Amino acid sequence: MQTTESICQALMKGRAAEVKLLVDQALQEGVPAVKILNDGLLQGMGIIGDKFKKNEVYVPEVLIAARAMKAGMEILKPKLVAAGVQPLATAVIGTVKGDLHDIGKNLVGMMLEGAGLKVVDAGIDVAPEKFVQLAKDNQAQVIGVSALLTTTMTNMKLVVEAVKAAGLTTKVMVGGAPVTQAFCDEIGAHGYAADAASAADLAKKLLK
Ligand code: B1M
Repeated sequence: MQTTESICQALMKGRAAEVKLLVDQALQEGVPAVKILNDGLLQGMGIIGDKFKKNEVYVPEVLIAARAMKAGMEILKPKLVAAGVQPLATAVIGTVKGDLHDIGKNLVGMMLEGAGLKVVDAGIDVAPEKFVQLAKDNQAQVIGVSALLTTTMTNMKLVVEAVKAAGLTTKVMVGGAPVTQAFCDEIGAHGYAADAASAADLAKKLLK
C-alpha cells in the first residue's frame, strides 16, 4: 500500500499519532507535500464526509478524523507553505447574532478545512458587521452562517443584507437545524446545506 493510502486509512480511523508518523514517512520518501495533502488527508476527510452524509458514521467519528487531519497538517503545513501551495479559498464561519450553539458550526469548519479551504472562525453570537469585516480583512470568498434557534435564524437575513450593503461579492451560505432551503431562498442567501459534509460540497460549488 502506498504511504498516502495508509495516511487516508489512518485518518479515517482517527489515528492522529499514526497520521503524523505516516506524513513524516511520506515526506522522507520524497512524496510531494501537495500529493500527501490531496491523496492522503483530503481524500480521507472526503470519504468521512460522504459516510457522514449517509449516516454510516456519526459526529464523534468526524471529530476524531478531523483531529487526525489537524495532526497531519501540523507536519505538512510548513512544507505546503514552502512549496507555495495556496488554500482553495477562504471561508469566514460563525454562529449568528444571539446564538451560542457552536458544535455544528465547528463541524462545518472542520469539513471545510478537510475540503482544502482556509477557515476563519468568527465564533458565536456574531454580529453581521463582524462577518463583513472579517470577510474583507481575509478576502474571503465564502461566509458560512450557522443558527440553531428559530429566534436567531432570522438574523441570518441581516448578514445577507450587510454583505450586499458592503458591496462584497462573497457568497453567503446558511445552515443549522431550523434552517431550510425555503428559508435560504426567502432571505436571499446563496446556498443552504443540511449538514457539515454538504456544506463543504456547497462551498466548492459556490466557488465555481
Ligand atoms: Co440549545 N437548543 N439552547 N443548547 N441545544 C436546541 C437547539 C433545541 C432544539 C433544544 C430543544 O428544545 N429541543 C432548542 C431550540 C428550539 C428552537 O429554537 N426551535 C434549544 C434551546 C431552546 C436553547 C436555549 C434557548 C435554552 C435555554 O436557555 N432556555 C439556549 C439558547 C442559548 C443561545 O444560543 N442564546 C440553549 C443553550 C444550549 C447550550 C449552551 C446548553 C448547548 C450548546 C453548547 C454548544 O453548542 N457549545 C445546547 C445544545 C447542546 C443543544 C442541543 C441539545 C444540541 C445542539 C447540537 O450541538 N447538535 C439542541 C437539541 C438538539 O439538536 N437535539 C439544542 C449537534 C450538532 C452537530 O448539530 O448544530 O444541528 P447541529 O449542526 C448540524 C446541522 O444543523 C448542520 O451541520 C451539523 C451536522 O452536520 N449545520 C450546518 C449547522 N450549522 C451549519 C452551517 C452550514 C451548514 C450546515 O453552513 C454555514
